[in-house]
Amino acid sequence: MKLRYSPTSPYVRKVNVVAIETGLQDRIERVPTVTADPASGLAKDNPLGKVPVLITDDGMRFYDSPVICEYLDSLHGRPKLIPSEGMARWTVLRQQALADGVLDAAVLRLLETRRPSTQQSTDWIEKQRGVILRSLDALEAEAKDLNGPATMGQIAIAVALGYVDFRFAGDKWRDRRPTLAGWYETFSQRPSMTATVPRDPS
Ligand SMILES: N[C@@H](CCC(=O)N[C@@H](CS)C(=O)NCC(=O)O)C(=O)O
Repeated sequence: MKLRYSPTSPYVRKVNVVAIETGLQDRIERVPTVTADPASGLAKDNPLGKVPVLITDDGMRFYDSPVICEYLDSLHGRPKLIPSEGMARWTVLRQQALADGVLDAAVLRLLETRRPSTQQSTDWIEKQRGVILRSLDALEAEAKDLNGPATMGQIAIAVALGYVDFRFAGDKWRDRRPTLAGWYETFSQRPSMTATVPRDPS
């Protein structure tokens, strides 16, 4: 399998964490991809022009990250990250949707701050910041239940918190969310998390 990636994409990090947790990382060849470069050929693999894209050995193209993660989870014999049925499944999928929504808001906020200052919308930046903080409040309310073996929901939440730390450390989200902070402190020490910490390319 091949994985199109860019180094700081949190959606790619989610896939990489899943690959490590499921023991599949050595079966994935990494293809660095500059999303803005038409010569990368990305649009042929994903018309949305986004990473991650997983290209299977028989030529299937999978996106976006929830689909890739569920596909990888179907390929291994370890305990599943996504329960196959029942309320446990819907809870994990909802948690992933919430965490991915935090990523979406964080990326929108980051991109806005990178526009020329005269073109930036403070309202837009504040709206996305509000989405992030409100979602982290919701996660704080359910953090006491984030226990037991790793799930796709937990991975997505941890990756989202890691991305907020990476891009918006000034938000100090831990200050009013002690249960979530305590859970993250432990979860972020998993080898899959420490091996995938985002860093700006130097
Ligand atoms: N919902 C998608 C989001 C993927 C996404 O937004 N990727 C960003 C990188 S962080 C991207 O490729 N952006 C390029 C673009 O939008 O042109 C997923 O979960 O995979």
